[in-house]
Amino acid sequence: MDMTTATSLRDSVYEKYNELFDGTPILVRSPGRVNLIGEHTDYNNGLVLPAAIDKNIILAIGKREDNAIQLYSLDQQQSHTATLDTLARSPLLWPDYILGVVQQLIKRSHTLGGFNLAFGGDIPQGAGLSSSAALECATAFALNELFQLDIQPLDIALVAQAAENEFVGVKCGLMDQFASVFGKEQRLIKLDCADFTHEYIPFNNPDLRIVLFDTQVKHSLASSAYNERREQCEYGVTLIQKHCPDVKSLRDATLAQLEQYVKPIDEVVYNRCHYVVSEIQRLRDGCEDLKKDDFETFGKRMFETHDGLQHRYEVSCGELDILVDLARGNDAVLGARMMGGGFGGCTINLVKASSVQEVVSEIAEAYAKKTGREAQVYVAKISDGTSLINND
Ligand code: GAF
Repeated sequence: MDMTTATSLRDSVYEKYNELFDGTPILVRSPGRVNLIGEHTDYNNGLVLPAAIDKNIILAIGKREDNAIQLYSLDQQQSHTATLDTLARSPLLWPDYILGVVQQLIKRSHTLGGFNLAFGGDIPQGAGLSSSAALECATAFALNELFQLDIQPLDIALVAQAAENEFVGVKCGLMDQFASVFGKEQRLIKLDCADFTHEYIPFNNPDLRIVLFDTQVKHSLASSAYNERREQCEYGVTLIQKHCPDVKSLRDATLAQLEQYVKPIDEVVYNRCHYVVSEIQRLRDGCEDLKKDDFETFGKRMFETHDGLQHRYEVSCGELDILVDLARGNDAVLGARMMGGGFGGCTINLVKASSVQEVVSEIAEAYAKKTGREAQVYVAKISDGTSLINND
C-alpha cells in the first residue's frame, strides 16, 4: 500500500477503535503475500519462494477487564462477541481467523485476558493474496505484544497456521503465514518447509515489475479441493513408502519412483505427485536463474508451473487460464501463472517495467472481451513483514 493509503487505513482503524472502545490501542500491520514459484509444495515439505507485499491488514487491540472478546471488522461493518471460554466458529467467517489464534494460544498454555479488537485492510479478499493469513498473523503478533507472551516469530507463524488448520479447517502449509511474518522489503524468501530454514534472495531489478491480475472469481470448491489435493499427495507417499521406506514426503520422492509405484495404481494421484516433485525441482532451478539475473529463464519456469497446475494438479480454472494465455502472447511478460491455492484469485506476472501500462490495458481488455469480467490489477511492491505501527 502506498503511504497515503497506509495512513488513511491506519487512521480509520484507530478512529473506529476509539469510537467503539475505551483506552489507547496497540496498532499492528500485517501484509499479504505473493509467491514467485513453488506452489502447493509447502505441505509436501518442499520449498516456496514468497514475499510480503504492500497490502495489509491493520489491527487495533487493547485489553479489557473481563474475559470478553469484542471484535469489529471495518470492511464488513460487523461486530462479533465471544469470551475466552466460548470460542465457537462464527457464521460471519472472519471472526474465525481471530478466534482460531486465541484458541491456539490457550492450547499452548499462554495466559490471555479479554480484549477489544478492530481491523480493516486493503488486501483483496478471495484473491489468493492471503488476507486470512495476514489477519491470523496480525492477531497472533498483537496478542503476543498485548499480553507479553514472549513468542518468537516462527511460533507466531506456526500459531497462525494451526488456527487455519484446526479452527478454520483448511489444511494449509506454512507459506502464507511465514511470508506475512518474515517478509523483507525487496527480498524473496526461499523457505524450506521441511525445517523452516530460510534464505532471503534480493529481488529489486528496476526493469521488472510484479503485476497481479485478479480474475475476480473464486470458485466455491477451493477449500475442499485444497484438502483433497493434500490427501492425494499423502496417499502417493504411502504408495512409494511400501517400497522405499525412507521417503517421508514428496520432497524425498523421484519421478522414477512415481512412475514405478504410483502410476500403475492411481493415475490421478500420479499426476498430482508428478506436479509437486517437478515443482520442487523447478523452484531450485529458478533460484539459480535468479542468482544469475536470468529472468527470461525464470519466467519460462513460471509458465511451466502454470501448465502443471492446470493439467496435472488441476487447481486452475478457465479465467486463470485465459489470463495466463494472454500473458504468454505478450512479449513484455517474461512469465505468468496462477498463484496460491487456485480455483480463482490472481495470476502473478513478471513484466518489463517499461511496458506495464500497455500490458495491463491489453490483457485487461482482452480478458473482459473473453469473460465479460473486469480484472482488477495490482502492481505489487515487496515489503516488510508484520510489525507494530505508531498511532500518532
Ligand atoms: C494456499 C495455502 F494457504 C498455502 O499454504 C499454499 O499451500 C498455497 O495455497 C499453494 O501453494 O495459499
